[in-house]
Amino acid sequence: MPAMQPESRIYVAGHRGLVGGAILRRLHAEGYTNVITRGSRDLDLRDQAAVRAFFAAEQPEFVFLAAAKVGGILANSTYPAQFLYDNMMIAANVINAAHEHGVTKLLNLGSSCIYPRLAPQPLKEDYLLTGPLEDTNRAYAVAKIAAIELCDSYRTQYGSDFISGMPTNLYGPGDNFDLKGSHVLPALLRKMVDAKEAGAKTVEVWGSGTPLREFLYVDDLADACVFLMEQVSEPGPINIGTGTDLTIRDLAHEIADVVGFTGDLAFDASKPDGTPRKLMDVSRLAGLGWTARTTLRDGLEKTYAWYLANREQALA
Ligand code: GFB
Repeated sequence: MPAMQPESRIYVAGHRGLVGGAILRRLHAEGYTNVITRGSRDLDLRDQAAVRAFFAAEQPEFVFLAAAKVGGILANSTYPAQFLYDNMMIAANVINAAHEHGVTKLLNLGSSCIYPRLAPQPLKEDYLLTGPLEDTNRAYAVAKIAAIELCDSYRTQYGSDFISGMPTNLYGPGDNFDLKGSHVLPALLRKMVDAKEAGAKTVEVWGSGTPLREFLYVDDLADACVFLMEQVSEPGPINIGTGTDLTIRDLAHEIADVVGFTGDLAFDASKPDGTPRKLMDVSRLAGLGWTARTTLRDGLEKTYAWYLANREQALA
C-alpha cells in the first residue's frame, strides 16, 4: 500500500468547504507540495465528461473526496432531490474516474446520518442498512450509502484501494453560517453573537432541544482523514467521532457561555428535531490508533474566535 509522498499528486475534491478546507490546511502543514484543487465553477463534479477530462489531465495519485452538497436539517428536508442527485453524481463520477485513471487510493467521506434512525446507540458500522433512515435527511443518506457501496464494489471487482470515512456532526473554521442552510452549531453561534451585539434578550432554538448530537472539530477530522489515507485499506464505513454527545439544549447553553450571551432560549417546536440521537461507536478507529483531541469547549472557543475574525467570509 504505497503511502503519500511529499511530491505525490493529491486531489482534494471540495477544498472550499468545511471538510475540504481543513484537509487542505493539514496537507500544506505537513509539507505535501503537489496538492490539486478545483473550484466548483471551474469543475462541475456532476458532469461526468468534465471529471474524466480533469483526471486525464491531472492524473492524481491520491484523492480526498470531500466535495458534496451538504446542509442542516431544514435544507435537507426542503431540497431532497438536489441532495440525492448532486451527491450521487459527484460520488459516481469521482470514484469511477479514480478507477479509470488508476488512482492509488481514494478516501470517500460520508456522514453519521447513513445509520438507521432508531439503531442502538452508540452506532456501530455493522448497523448500516439494518433499519429505516431518518426522514429529514434520507435523500442525502442514500447518496452517501451508495458511495460507500461503490467504493467497496470497485475494491471487490478491481482491487481498488477506495475507503470510506463516516464523520459525525462537524464544526469549525470555514463552516456555513447561513441561518437557513447551516447545521445547529454555527447557526446558534451566529444567532447568539447577533443577539448579544443587538442587546436582544432571546435566541430561537429549533425543535425541543432534547435530541442528542456529537460534535467533532473539523481539524481533528482532517487529522483522521490523513491517518486513514496512510493506515487503513479496508472496505465498509469507518466511524470518525469523539464518542461523546450532549443535548441541543446543553449545546445552546455552552455556546451562550462561550459567546457571553446571557439572554433566554426560546424553543420553536414547529421546527423538526430530526434523529433523536446518533452517537458514533468510535472503537474501530481507536483500535487502529486514532482518537479525537479537541474538546467541545476548546473547539467552540476556536470557532468563535475564527468567526469574529472572518465574519465577512463566513457570511459570504
Ligand atoms: O445540525 P442539524 O441541522 O442537523 O440539527 P442534524 C441538529 C439539531 O439541532 C436538530 C436543532 O434537532 C435541530 O432542530 N437545532 C436547533 C437547529 N436550533 C437549530 C438551528 O438554528 N439550526 C439548525 N440547523 N438546527 C444533519 C443532516 O442532521 O446532520 C445532514 O441533515 C448531515 O445531512 C449532518 O448528516 C451531519 O444533525 O439533525
